[in-house]
Amino acid sequence: MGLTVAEKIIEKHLVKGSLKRGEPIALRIDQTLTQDATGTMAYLEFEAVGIDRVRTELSVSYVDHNLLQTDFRNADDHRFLQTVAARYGIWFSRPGNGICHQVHLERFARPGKTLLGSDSHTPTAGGCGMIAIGAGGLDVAMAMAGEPFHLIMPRILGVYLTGKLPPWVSARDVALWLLGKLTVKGGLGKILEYFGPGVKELSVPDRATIANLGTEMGATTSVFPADETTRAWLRAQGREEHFEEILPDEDARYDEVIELDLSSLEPLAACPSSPDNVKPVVEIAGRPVAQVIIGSCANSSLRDLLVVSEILSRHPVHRDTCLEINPGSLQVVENLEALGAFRHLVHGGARIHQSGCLGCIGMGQAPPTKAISLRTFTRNFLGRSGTRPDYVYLVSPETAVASAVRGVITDPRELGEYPKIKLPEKFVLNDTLLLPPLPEEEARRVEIVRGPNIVPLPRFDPLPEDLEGEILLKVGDNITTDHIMPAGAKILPLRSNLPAISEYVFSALDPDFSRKALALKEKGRAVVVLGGENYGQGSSREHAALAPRYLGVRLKIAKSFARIHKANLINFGILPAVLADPADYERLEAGDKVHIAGIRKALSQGLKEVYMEVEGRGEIPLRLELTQRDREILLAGCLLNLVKP
Ligand code: MIC
Ligand code: SF4
Repeated sequence: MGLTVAEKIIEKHLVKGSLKRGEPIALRIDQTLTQDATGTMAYLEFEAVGIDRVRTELSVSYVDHNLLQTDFRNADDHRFLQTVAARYGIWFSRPGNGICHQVHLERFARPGKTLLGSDSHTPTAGGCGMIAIGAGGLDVAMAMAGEPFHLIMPRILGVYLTGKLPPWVSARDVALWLLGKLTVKGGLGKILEYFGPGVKELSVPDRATIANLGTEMGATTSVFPADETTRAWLRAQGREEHFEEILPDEDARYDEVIELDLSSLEPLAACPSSPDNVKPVVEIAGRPVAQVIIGSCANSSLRDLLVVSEILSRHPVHRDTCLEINPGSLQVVENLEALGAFRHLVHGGARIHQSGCLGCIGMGQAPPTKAISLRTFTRNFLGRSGTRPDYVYLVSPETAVASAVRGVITDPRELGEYPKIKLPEKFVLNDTLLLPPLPEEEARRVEIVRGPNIVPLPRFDPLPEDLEGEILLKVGDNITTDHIMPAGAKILPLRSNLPAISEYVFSALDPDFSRKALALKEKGRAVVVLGGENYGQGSSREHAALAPRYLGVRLKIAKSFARIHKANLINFGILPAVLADPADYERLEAGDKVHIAGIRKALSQGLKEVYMEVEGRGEIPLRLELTQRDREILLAGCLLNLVKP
């Protein structure tokens, strides 16, 4: 039987298991990426493993998130990251060089390879025919140490594309259409693989936009074939030798298929405050817009900004709206300049920022009170923008710029002729801000510089025989890691300081959570959190597991868990237990005292279900959806305890 693109790449990298869906597998990882917000912790963990040099084909450390230097902390972390990279044979992308996923796509993505990144949007590189997966920092640290990546073999959802995008409709609208259909949890346990005649109509940056946003559907990753369009992209990036054709076999079988005729699409928007709250732009048109931002790893490529510059050459920004542009990379900026497009952005009234994540993670660019902000970002979770409440809509660059010039939400098709965009056959290339690894001898002599904000990781104790504790918080469905461990300009600089960042766990839902949790911990009782469906969706930040663990959380109970968060919980010794009967969610409340007798024994014996005794309410069955390896990590209390006993 024929294979799909995903199956071909996975099969070549299997260290354990087979292509059988739902079974545990382990994959050899060729490349890794980290960014600064997750990277400081990931490299502290890598150091704890004690390897002299990375064992991947290529590892890159990017600085793109914590760019505001309002005190010493981010600046110190950047220097730590730069010296760690030099010490261990890692590429270093300096601050201002661009967003990790955009730069990786330009300079390193390679068809047929595997990439593991400590950022949930790592699948962006799937636009270039590779299997690129987001994971917690510790999993990436292990991959840098040469260990395989463990996961459950996903099902493959084929997205069969036909037709061609109409004018003013772009890759973002493809992803929004899918988000509307699949919702933020429709991709759980799946790889989205795009195939069919419509694929050739999409450029590599278009494909990257679509692959990027598969993350918002909960997908393990997304992948496109590597075809002649991919070859042209690599040639334009001066690295055609990295091309390898990877197409699905004629008789490849997908576990399920969604069909999409690209020509049937219209401009869409994700309305506040979830990426899957999708409506046609025509339905929301006319609402006044205060802020428009074009940027993020989803939509800030040269293609996107060329469209924006063309529109701004025809119409200036409306006086009541602020248009901000965060170019995806310095390469994008240089090429805009070389093509004469940059001046249209400036002349048309755009406010130009440096290349990086910026407002996408609340590092500046907060919108004004009670005002609509239109963004080409990835997520519009409530409050992520830094303003609360906020009214953030996620749209294509076309819809964003049309609205910026009109001052109200505008269907871009009203703007007349659609600009014809052609990507250069050869990009202007400049890797000045991309520092290559040092040779081994020189690397050994590098001294790693640590600022006072870098606090080493504590050791975590093993799982006790019985779990005895209290439900401290009950939350609903689709709780994001932004709820659990918020980001933003104030909290992000604490990513390398666990005791300090822990004070903010669940702060938006219960400002007293960390104090109450520590009090329970001091009494020797386990802190328990109860969630609904898709608990922990969103980012890969392991701090959403690490910081609660520091506060004494040992058990999380939910109707279902998001993939990366579940893996992070396990890595740091928090038991993710699934309600065997979802109706029991209603029976449990914050304040309930709970007890699981013999939890260690249950895990070591491979039991799939345990009973939790709830004071005054009887027993509730919990499912343990865990592999043998997960159980070993949980028993040890932390993956690092297993690696370095
Ligand atoms: C995000 O978009 O939420 C982030 C910030 O990039 C996170 C990583 C982090 O929290 O550092 C992600 O998507 O994984
Ligand atoms: Fe950065 Fe936003 Fe992309 Fe996360 S989603 S990597 S914050 S641009």
